[in-house]
Amino acid sequence: MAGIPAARPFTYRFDPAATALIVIDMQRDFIEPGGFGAALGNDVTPLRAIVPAVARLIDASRTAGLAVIHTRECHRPDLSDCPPAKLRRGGPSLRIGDAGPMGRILIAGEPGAEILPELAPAPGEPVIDKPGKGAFHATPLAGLLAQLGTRNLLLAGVTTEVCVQTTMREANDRGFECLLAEDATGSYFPEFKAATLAMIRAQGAIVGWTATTAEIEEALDGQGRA
Ligand code: TIU
Repeated sequence: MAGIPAARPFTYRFDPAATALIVIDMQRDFIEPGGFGAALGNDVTPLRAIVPAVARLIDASRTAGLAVIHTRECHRPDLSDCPPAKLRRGGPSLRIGDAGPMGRILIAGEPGAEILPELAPAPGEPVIDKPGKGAFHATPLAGLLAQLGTRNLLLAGVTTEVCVQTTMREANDRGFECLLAEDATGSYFPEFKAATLAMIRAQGAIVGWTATTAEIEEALDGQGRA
């Protein structure tokens, strides 16, 4: 059993063999100019800033033998998995499926839907394509985690209050003990990120725990060589 005594609001305990890291939507469409995030009117700079921390977390998880799972928010080219209600949201300039500088926005197979090259999944690591904000909705994630025997989830990625928080709440309701890496998650809105971290760990970890990448690294250090 490993533990993060400095986690908030109190010690987070996990068995590395039953723990997976889920890296949420570190895609060009959210992090690079000209993608979906920018089309919604956002400054993408705060998201780019978390890339080194996410890379460290992936490295430490791989070394410790944790399962590493990546997700991508994207849709089929015919948009049959995109509810009209989702399609109608956002700025009118560029919408899901429209052609942008990185190909069609949030469409599977287009350059913008790809994960940043510096965070590329290793061979054999699962990549879950998801049509919703939560990674459990309409995906094989629950079955995969059951197959792996996962009980604990470490979460990282973007954006903190949209896809990351939705996934963490879905996971919490399914009985997983979840911890969000504070500096390996990012939002276009710093105040939303701060509020999300606070609400997750409030009321005795009502949704889960938070800790820094350094604190997680310290807990994982040596686990893979045990
Ligand atoms: N807009 C926004 O903050 N996020 C998303 O649309 N998707 C994810 O968070 N991945």
